Amino acid sequence: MFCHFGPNTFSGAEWGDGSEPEDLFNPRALDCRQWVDAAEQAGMGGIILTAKHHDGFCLWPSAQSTHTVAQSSWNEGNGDVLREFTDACRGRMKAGVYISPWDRNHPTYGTDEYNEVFVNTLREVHTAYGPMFEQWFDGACGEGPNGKQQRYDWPRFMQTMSELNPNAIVFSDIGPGCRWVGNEEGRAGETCWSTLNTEGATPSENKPAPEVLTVGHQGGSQWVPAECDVSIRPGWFWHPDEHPKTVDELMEIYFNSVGHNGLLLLNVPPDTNGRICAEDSAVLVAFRAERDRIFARDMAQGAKARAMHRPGHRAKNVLDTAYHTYWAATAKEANLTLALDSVAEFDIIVIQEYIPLGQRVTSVGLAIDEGDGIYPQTTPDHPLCTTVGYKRIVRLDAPMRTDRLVFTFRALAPPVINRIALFNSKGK
Ligand code: FUL
Repeated sequence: MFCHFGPNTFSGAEWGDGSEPEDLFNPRALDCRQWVDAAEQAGMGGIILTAKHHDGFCLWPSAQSTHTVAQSSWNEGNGDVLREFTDACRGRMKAGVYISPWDRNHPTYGTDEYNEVFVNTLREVHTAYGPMFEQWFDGACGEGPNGKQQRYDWPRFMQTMSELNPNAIVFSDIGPGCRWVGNEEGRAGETCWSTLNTEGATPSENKPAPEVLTVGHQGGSQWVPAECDVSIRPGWFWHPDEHPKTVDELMEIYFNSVGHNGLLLLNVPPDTNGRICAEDSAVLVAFRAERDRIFARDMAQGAKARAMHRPGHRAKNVLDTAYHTYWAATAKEANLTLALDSVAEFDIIVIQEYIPLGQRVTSVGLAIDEGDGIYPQTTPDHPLCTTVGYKRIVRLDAPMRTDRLVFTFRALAPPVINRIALFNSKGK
């Protein structure tokens, strides 16, 4: 879950210009534990808070700035949202942090000194509040032609991160931990590689175009999975006249992100009380219930799986839910047959590769075996899906009824498949 929270929550803006009076930030009933409750109920694994957005306002009393909670009258200048947030997450939920490099308030922005300030800012957050599971570096900079030009010292920022918190996933347009998916609609490509060529690029310069980030590079030199940031509301910040998306819209996002080998980062912005509002909480709970309903019964359970395999990595391993058991094929193109207990009707097929051995699959075909012959359901031009990656969720145009499926995997190296599962979205 992403939480955009700051002066914009109170002003109605999406991009504050940094001149907002500190007193504007005044959550009446801040309750970060309630954010964690909402995230937990929604089945989220972590929360990333905008500790400093483009307006430069710090949600913690930073010594690097005079535009922070300490200068506001909220809690008489003694408040610290980042502290309350990390305390609330401890033991329940991973905590992560967004710190915008673009800063429309800081007097040093546009000079070399700002790089120093920014490094010290990272140092404060990652020493006094850690360990953070993810550091989010936003690529946005809306300075116009007469705006300030800041040359970010990316090598130093990244070096600082590896010194302070080597285990944190570092997000930027190009990683190195995970990459921006290239849009803010929660949509990874139909083809989505976790690999990307980043030679010669920085998070602000010479980077691949957004459409390329959506797809990644087959055979790319770096491992930089796509993260799909999208807001539950029209804006990133909470505004009184806006409303959350519907469960159907969230499900579409889920299939297009998680179902396309992406990570989903769903923004649920706290309101002026400093709480996730009831309307958003209700949608989150319903979104979780819908996923639980659809993925309740895997019809491949109890099936028999057959395929040529490498020693110790039999086809039946695709049917258990243990992550470290997988089927390893013997060739780059390989078939796997699933013989179900009885005829089943399904319209969703979930496939997972065993990612510790890389992302290999380039396409998957499907045929059904009617006993008297094998009937292809797909063609090489129109496969069941192209890439698989950590997880591929394929939605069929129409439900399929059969008890015998033959999958054909084509891959860069003999495929290693962790799981195949079948679901019926209309089922109870
Ligand atoms: C963008 C920002 O400009 C938006 O305000 C928001 O923070 C979004 C997640 O990233 O680049």
